[in-house]
Amino acid sequence: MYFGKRRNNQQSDRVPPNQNVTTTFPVLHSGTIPYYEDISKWNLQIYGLVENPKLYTLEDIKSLFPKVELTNDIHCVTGWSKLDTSWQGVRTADLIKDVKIKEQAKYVIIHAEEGWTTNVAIEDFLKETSLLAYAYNGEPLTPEHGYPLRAVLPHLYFWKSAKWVRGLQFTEKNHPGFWERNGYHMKGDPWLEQRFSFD
Ligand SMILES: Nc1nc2c(c(=O)[nH]1)N[C@H]1C(S)=C(S)[C@@H](COP(=O)(O)O)O[C@H]1N2
Ligand SMILES: [Mo]
Repeated sequence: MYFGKRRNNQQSDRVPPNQNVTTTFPVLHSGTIPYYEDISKWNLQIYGLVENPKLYTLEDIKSLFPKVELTNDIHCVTGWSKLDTSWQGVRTADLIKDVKIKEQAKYVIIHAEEGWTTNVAIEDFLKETSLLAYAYNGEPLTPEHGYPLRAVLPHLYFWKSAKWVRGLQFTEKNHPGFWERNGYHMKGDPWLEQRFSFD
């Protein structure tokens, strides 16, 4: 047997290489946590290469689309993984069902507050485990974890799971987001350890 490549003792079919399981819930982001005085003024914009651009309020998102609960494992590129995190929200595939994505579109740029973005391929955005969450463990998201709405794309490193989402822009070209411009990977598959763009 060969153990030489094993750098931690928590490797398993649940934990990607060189990740360690935590039971805490670390808070990680750049910039400041937004607070909303009047959440009825908040909206989510879906635009770019779509036939029917949309603008939704939080109430729209909660009432127009089926509420799902998805439990999944999340993996931050800094090395922590958290197992069995339980999110409530809407499936990305349900949310964009009526926008009619144009054929040229290949990527989704997820826009958050303060101009923060991250980029994913449409098939990653629409994966069956992907959602836009408004609650965690049955409670509304806390401000530091992304209230009122965040992406949860658990099959990619967690930096792709934008907090404080305000826009979904469909594009033909891939536009590197905040961490991607700083050297992080355009796709970010934790099982392939796609941490940096030169990997
Ligand atoms: N808007 C925004 N979303 C973000 C980030 C950020 O800097 N800004 N950081 C990402 C990173 S690196 C991680 S690991 C997760 C952390 O989510 P958490 O604070 O809920 O654990 O948020 C991601 N989403
Ligand atoms: Mo992260």
